[in-house]
Amino acid sequence: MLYHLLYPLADRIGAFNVFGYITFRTGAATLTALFLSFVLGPPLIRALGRLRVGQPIREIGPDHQEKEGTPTMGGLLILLALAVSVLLWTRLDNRGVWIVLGLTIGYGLLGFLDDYRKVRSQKSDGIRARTKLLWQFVLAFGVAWLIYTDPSFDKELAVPFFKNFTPNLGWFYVPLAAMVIVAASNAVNLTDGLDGLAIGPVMIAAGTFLGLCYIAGHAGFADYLAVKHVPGSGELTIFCGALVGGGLGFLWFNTYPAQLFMGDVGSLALGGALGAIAVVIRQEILLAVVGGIFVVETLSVMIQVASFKLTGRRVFRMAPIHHHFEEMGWAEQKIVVRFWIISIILAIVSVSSLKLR
Ligand code: 57M
Repeated sequence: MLYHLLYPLADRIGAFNVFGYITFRTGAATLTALFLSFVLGPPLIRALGRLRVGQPIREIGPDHQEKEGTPTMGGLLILLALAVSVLLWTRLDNRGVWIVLGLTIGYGLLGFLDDYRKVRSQKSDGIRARTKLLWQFVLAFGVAWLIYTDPSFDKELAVPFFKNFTPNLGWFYVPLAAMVIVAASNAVNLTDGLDGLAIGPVMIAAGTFLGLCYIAGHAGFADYLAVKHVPGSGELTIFCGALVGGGLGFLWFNTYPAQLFMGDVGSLALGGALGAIAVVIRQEILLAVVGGIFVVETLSVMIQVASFKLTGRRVFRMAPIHHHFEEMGWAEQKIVVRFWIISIILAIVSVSSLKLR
């Protein structure tokens, strides 16, 4: 919004030229979201406490009983900080930003309804898994269709580490893109089981995509690095900055021992946002590398369930895999920080894939 209000005044006040730069607006969006989440965090935690929006804790698995009653739905904080910052600092005539923001808010709403039901019934089951999945697919297909029908859209898939292998997907792109968004959303949700465990890798992935969106939106850089040029996607750099800022502010309260959990309103929305960004800048496969932690968490559940059904035996002491390490006696903070370290390594691998091919 500030771009439209202040950039036109640059003719008269030279300093306002700065509002034209994506780099400046990204920095400002990051700090705005960080500031908002810092300031709004304490009143939100108090309000959620007063409304008794406390997390019910399962009795099976690692002992988390001391976490009983920790306020949940902290994703509201991230989403509010993100949305306000994005609306303030991006160009409001940018299609990609509206698509990603719309999906994020849509998934947030779905997660909110789920959390609300869980808190009301004081049980771990909210909306039925099948209903939730159906709505996730409806929204994701909507996004995939909007991107597919954009006149500037090309149907080639970018494959990390391969420069000239760009398979043309045709209409198959639509279900693939929808799958990426739904999978990313659910994978972040599965990961969100220890203090700081989900938000760390979400921020690391958002930080990596911040750079990728900037490159994809810039014809010169995209050409030099042989990255798909997606006109207008530079504005998503600002979205990623706001995601990092809002996430950092949330981590302040979510770090061990957490004063606030993000809830499904946070995990479904943030995972969906990462998926949608990857789809818009056509780096769907790279998302699986940057977000390798989410992939491993999801695979651990799939392997565990398949093995239990087929052989009656478990591969892990408990899935998702972070519970396996808890059962092995690792401290919660050790698991979380080690998963962050792995995420950073994966981000470095992803960035190097731009040159190593
Ligand atoms: C999300 N939610 C947390 C919090 C958070 C199919 C199966 C693998 C599904 C999986 C599952 O239900 N996953 C969904 C996990 C819950 O956190 C809330 O949920 C929100 C995210 N959706 O924001 O509001 C608990 O996680 C802990 N937590 C923290 N800090 C945080 O910052 O400590 C969360 C955020 C919170 C808190 O204790 O209450 C959850 O785990 O419920 N199911 C599982 O993960 C269960 N695994 C399992 O049953 N494995 C089986 C089979 C089915 C694969 C097996 O291995 O045999 C485990 N869940 C728990 N304990 N809590 C079992 C052990």
